Amino acid sequence: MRRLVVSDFHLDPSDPARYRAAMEALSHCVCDQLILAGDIFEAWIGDDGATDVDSEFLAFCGGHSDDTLFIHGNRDFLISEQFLSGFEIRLVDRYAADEFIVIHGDELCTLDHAYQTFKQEVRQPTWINNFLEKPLSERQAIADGLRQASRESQANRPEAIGDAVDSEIDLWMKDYGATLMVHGHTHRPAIQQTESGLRAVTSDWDRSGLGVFIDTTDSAQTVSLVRLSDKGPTITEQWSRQTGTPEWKRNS
Ligand SMILES: [Mn+2]
Repeated sequence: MRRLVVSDFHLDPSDPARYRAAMEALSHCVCDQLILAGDIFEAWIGDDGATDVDSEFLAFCGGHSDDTLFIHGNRDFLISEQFLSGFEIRLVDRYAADEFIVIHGDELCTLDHAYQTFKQEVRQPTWINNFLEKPLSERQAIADGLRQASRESQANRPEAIGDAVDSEIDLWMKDYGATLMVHGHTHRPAIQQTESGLRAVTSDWDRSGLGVFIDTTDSAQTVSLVRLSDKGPTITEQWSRQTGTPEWKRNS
């Protein structure tokens, strides 16, 4: 089973070239399962605000693997299950299989109290319903304001506050019996050893980006941090373990 996890494309209709670059890069990477791990879109103000390039991208992703999954990010959490199913994409909160777990990653940034408070508020059904009832232009203005505020607060925030908290990673991994945690959100691509195994972080994107490729066979599991671009995939780092054992070894 070959699985590819990508996230944080931050696609915005004002930059259609980014959509084309993402599809081109993904087209070179064959996988059985494609996991879109959030912040695929820079903003999502409701399914009725989707543009043709958004739909084209989702149709591509739905057709690219036998099972394409979408995990909400903090920017595109308003994309609906029903809308995604029209592109043969399944919406999931998180994905766990074969002793690994994939989440967007904002859940791990528990030192960012302002963000976690904001998240709690905007994920309430009443907030969502109120927002979606507003005219599209008003929703766009609110989203623009939120993005501006987010840029300002990030600029004034110490580095560590925006990163994942190690003890949270460990809690998630233990909860799911995982030896591998894969996430995005932080835009700090890496593979690192943790208390419970390995943590692999995807990158954000410009014309290329870094995804996490997980290949699982009966005997072994391999995880690679892969540069995806129009030139095809390039492995930047790779680790593997024997099935049934938690010890990861670095191959390259
Ligand atoms: Mn994010």
